[in-house]
Amino acid sequence: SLTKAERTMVVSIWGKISMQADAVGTEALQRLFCSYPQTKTYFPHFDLHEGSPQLRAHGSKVAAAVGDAVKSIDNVAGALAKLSELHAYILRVDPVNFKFLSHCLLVTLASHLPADFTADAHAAWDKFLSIVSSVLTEKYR
Ligand code: ZNH
Repeated sequence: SLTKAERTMVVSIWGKISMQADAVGTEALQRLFCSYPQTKTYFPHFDLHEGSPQLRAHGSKVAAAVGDAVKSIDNVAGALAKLSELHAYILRVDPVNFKFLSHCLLVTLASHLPADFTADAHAAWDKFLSIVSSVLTEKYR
């Protein structure tokens, strides 16, 4: 789990970006589909072109879920319980893809907050996103 210092860093970075959370979520998805095109197979029903309404709607949902996890940083599993079931039982996303999306979220945060995204902040966010990912994949069989 996260140390107190790591939690503080995660919360502080999110505080600086939360006004642009939708844009961050959408950009992370754009990077995901661009760098890891195989991930597009989970969204055959979406128009994935840059700036499409579906991409932006999904980007804001993903960002909102990350924001919920930040708000409940001491109980990420509780905050994301419903999403965990959705990903495990219904969507059945291969867990490897969570690493790709987490990476794209890190790059997006870094590019939006170049001064704040220090090596320590990067490490804290990396750890936080791997906790989020394990919560979303822990119900897999
Ligand atoms: Zn996911 C969905 C989040 C990852 C795929 N997602 C979703 C949602 C959310 C999320 C919030 C919505 C839900 C409702 O509506 O209810 N995710 C998330 C997060 C993460 C994720 C936070 C991490 C971090 N996903 C993921 C991945 C993938 C996915 C990696 C693949 C690639 N998702 C998905 C899908 C869906 C979702 C497919 C469905 C969509 C529609 O709408 O259809």
